[in-house]
Amino acid sequence: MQLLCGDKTLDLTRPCVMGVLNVTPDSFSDGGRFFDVGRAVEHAHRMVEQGALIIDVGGESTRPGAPAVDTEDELRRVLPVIRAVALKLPVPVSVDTFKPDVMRAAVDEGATLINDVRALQSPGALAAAASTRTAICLMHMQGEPRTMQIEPHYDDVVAEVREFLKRRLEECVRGGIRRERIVIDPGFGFGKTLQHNLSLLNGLQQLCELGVPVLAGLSRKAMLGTILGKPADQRLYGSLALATVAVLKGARIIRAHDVAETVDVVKVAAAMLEGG
Ligand code: PT1
Repeated sequence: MQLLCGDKTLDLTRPCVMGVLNVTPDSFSDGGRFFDVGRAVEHAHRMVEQGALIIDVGGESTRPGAPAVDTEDELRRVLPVIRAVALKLPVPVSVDTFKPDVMRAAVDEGATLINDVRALQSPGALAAAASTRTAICLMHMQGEPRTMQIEPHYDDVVAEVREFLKRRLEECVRGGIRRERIVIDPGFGFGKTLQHNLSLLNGLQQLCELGVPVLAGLSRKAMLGTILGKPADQRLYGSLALATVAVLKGARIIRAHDVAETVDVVKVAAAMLEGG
């Protein structure tokens, strides 16, 4: 299984790790207004040394309750980092955005994967993505980041997420995006209770049946807070357990903050799959 990312090809015969690079004011800054591009790029460099095969650059947090960011601020944050990382590092750079203007500008600076938590449903997003040769990650979300964790509801979460991703996949192919460029993602924590997230992880194979690579982002999320009763900075071992399960259930890309540790568990889980 391969993913076409611009003129790069990502080999997904074995599962890989996508390293998270947040470029929001609370990361790589002096705690005030100054954002340090150099330190962000250094962190990307370290993640690649640790084995990340994709770097995901995001300038707007989509975690539950996070505030919206306007296009100008998002561009100011992500473009210099994407430019530097794409120039210096050999791996595909992903841009985590749902805004068509940010997609186009990021691709001009060297991004070769568009990671969209709204699955290209924003006005103009599908056309913007289709006008590039980048890979696309289509993610499922119920509701909006600000309010999505207020009583999320599904009759059958796995069937509904699968149906949504299947429809978006078809819509994107009709819009001119080749299947070989598309990745799907159930969107753990995006309008989902602990039970919904666990059902989706258990049923991940049913998403894999859609025939495109599946990405799973579980690192440090609130579901681990609920299971473990621990804050985000104490969820490493829980994150590694979930990454292991995701790979055993067929995920090909694991989005993670703790790259070195995640690369090890992904390798072990992949060996299990091949050895069985
Ligand atoms: C993800 C993802 C993402 N997650 C993709 N992109 C985030 N493709 C950002 C919580 O429950 O899973 N897949 N981009 C981060 N968003 C969240 C959501 C962070 C929920 C934390 C939670 O704590």
